[in-house]
Amino acid sequence: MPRKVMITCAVTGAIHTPTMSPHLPVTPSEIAEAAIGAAEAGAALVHVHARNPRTGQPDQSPEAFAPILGVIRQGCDAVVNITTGGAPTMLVEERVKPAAHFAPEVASLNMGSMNFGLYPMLDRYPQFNHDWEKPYLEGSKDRIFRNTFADIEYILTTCAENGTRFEIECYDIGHLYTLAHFVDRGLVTAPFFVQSVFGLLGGIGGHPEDVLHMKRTADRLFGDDLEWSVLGAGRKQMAIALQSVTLGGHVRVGLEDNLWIGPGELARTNADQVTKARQMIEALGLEVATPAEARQMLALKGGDRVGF
Ligand code: KMH
Ligand code: ZN
Repeated sequence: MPRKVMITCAVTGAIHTPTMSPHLPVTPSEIAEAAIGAAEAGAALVHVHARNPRTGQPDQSPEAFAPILGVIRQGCDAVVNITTGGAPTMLVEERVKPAAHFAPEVASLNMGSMNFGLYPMLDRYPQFNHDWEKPYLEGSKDRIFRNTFADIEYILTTCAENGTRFEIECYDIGHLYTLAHFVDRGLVTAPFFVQSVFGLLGGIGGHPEDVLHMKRTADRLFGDDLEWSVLGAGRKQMAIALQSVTLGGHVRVGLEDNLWIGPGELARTNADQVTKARQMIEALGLEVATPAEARQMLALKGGDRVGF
């Protein structure tokens, strides 16, 4: 049997702003349609953030998520993964609300406080369509994406009652050790779905040696309990995804972390990136995992046991 590779698609996020691409999903229907399109193209999981439909500003209120989640659930069988990262400008109490309210199968969980530098992108855009965009990017120079041990524990315990499991986002080697700490304390249980993040300013780089070191360390700490996936920010997205697949891992794509489909060419849809990842996986003689297979690999509670 060929190995099954899970594709996650993160359709909008909170890194990019609307001026950067006319294809960035902003309204509830754009976000939901992007998720359904990604699922149809082969994504087993979709990672969801919400935005203010008028301004595109990240919005972590359950009300902003409600119209998105309902449409995705009606439109496809993909596993829905709700962000608890929200945006680095938000406090953890605000960030956890949608996952606590809607009890998804999966929520993201960020494994450490860090710098999260978006400000280099300022140079590429002479002007912005919305007032919030420039200060948001500029502010990242002096902003900490806060994920203390107490914050992580708060998210884990808040979501535990709902049977939600986690996409554990590790932006550096130390974050793997933080995960091991929470495993030792019994707050996170196997299997561990680790999403290693490469190439964000403030986290580990995107060199093949970085990817290899992350994989080796994760293997050493978690062994057979690991389901390892990667997310390469920006133009290295597919190269890092390819390296993961050849090393036995899974992949995450989507406009949240990369707006492009090729050099100088904006991705028109999230599905285009999923298709590209899928073709790469199949060219290696492997198969993409279905949502049912992802549910089995990640020991999820099932799409009929969510609160949306
Ligand atoms: N864009 C990723 C690097 C979250 O939503 O919890 C970070 C992320 C965080 O996806
Ligand atoms: Zn996210």
